[in-house]
Amino acid sequence: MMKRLFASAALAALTAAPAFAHFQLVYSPDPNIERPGDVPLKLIFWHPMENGHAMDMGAPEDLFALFKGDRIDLTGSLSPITFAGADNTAAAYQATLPVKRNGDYIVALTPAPYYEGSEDIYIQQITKVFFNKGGVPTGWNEPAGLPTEFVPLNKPNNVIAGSTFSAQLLSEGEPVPGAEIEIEYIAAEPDMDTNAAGAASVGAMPGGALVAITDENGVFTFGIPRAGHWGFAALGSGPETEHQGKELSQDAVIWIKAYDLE
Ligand SMILES: [Cu+2]
Repeated sequence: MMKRLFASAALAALTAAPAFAHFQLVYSPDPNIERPGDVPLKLIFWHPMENGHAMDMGAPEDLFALFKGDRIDLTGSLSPITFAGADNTAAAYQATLPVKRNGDYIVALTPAPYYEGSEDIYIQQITKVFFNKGGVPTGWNEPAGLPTEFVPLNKPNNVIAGSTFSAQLLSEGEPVPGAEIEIEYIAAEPDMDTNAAGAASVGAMPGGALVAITDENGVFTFGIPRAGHWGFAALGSGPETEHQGKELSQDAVIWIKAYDLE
């Protein structure tokens, strides 16, 4: 169970990382779609909980959606944008998800490895986010076949604020026990028209990153305290450990949307 995860990447992150966590976003305001059409996606590498520093993304390696097991290539819709965070601007991307039929659309991004100079490592956050049309569930709990990924155990597009969210962490299809999971909230939601961070709805938490640990089945649970976009990341859970002669942290990221019950 003591994968290299704890041996190197996670320990290094615990000691050297800034108080808050960087998260790859695949952002769109509303995962619940009523009508057919193109859903805009913003791909941003950012510190969204502290509304902090944004990082320059390279051209993504892959971007696709799964619908009822069919793979929809989204790379043709990618175009570069500049994202303006509270502190700085950074290279980011936008894309579109064509939604036609009722059901679940699992979107998966494999970004280019990002070089983090302060740690002399590459970071690649393989990111999943979920859309649904018509309220018809068709496989949100199926793995997407990524090198590392979270498989949700609660429907990810409409979690009730005040309930819990659980997911299983996989690496090459196998559960990852004992993994450190960083938990993040988008405090300032990106504006879809201006590609700028909006006003922050909450301040940064005292005590640094929120963390949970996966159990023997690779499962973690977190109580979702408020509505909005919540992200979960496992650092170094992927099988690739090296890129261009340097350490690679190949991470899994999942985003969910929580709503108030009103
Ligand atoms: Cu960071």
